[in-house]
Amino acid sequence: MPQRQLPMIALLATGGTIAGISTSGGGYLPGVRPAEELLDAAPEIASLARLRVRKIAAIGSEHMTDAIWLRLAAAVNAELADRSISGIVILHGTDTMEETACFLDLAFLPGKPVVLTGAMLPPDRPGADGPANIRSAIRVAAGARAQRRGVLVVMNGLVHRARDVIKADTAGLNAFHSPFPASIGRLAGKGPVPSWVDFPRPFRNGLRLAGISSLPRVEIVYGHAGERRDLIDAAVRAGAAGLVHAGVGAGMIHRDARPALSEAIAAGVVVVRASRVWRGAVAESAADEDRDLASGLVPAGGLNPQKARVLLQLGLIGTKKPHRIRDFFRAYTAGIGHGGAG
Ligand code: DAS
Repeated sequence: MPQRQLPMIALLATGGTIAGISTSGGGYLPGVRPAEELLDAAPEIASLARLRVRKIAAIGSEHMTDAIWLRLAAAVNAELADRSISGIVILHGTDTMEETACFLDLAFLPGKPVVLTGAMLPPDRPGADGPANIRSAIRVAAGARAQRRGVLVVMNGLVHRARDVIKADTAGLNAFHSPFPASIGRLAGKGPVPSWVDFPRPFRNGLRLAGISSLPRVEIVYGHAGERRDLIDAAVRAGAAGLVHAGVGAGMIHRDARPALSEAIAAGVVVVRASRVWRGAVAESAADEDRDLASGLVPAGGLNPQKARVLLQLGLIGTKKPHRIRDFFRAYTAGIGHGGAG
């Protein structure tokens, strides 16, 4: 196909190992290579799509901020509105990729593919995975089957939903995992994206983030043996508008921490009850949910704490009513946490 007829993909660079440079002693500096240089390592991309590159940030994604998220959202919004652009690929660090993917998946109802990818090894390391991940991400973003599938993460030959994907390994090239097999597409298969039916969306028409300069502050407090109330109290004192409690088991809360959560709720902080366990829902039934709401808690469904934080942040833009926030969680997590994917 002549180059001029190839789809045009917007490539938005935010940094990460994929754009890293190795340093002496086995370390590396993330986010320092220009995206154009990364494309040189995968020349076959030129036969898949034309690319328009934009630099949004150049950070290790452990340093991700609300301000960069809002800058990235503005860029995604512009590219979605640009009729010359067929799809969007975002180069991102792997450490908070699942959170950024979830943020974009909640904020937009993209009519075009929006695909995040990254790398577990810097480009100058033997076996670097970045070039193959970029190629796979562009192949998915240039394909019609990825349209109206929400935001996707493509890593190591697999296609994941933003809602489900987690970084499940600190170092392996196969670090990204979706707990529910049905929500995974394989690039090697007949089509890079499975024919899943999209799930209900909490914000029916996405969110209008233009003009918003910051997001509501939401903190996560981790449950554990011997948990006390101090960190919950500290988060409230620091001005958190929302709290996510990452409880043990099915989101269970230590009796020494529970009074602090009740006092936070009484003070108007919206508290989401999540679980530190990587798979399963915290409220298995409507009765569980009703019990939570009676005590002012919002059950996170099957969302992990870091994604529950994103949904709570965005929900708090429009409301502080726990039952409205609960409806957002119900809509977004429909079908997960009971062994099947939505
Ligand atoms: N450098 C870390 C990050 O930016 C890890 C990575 O990209 O793989 O998230």
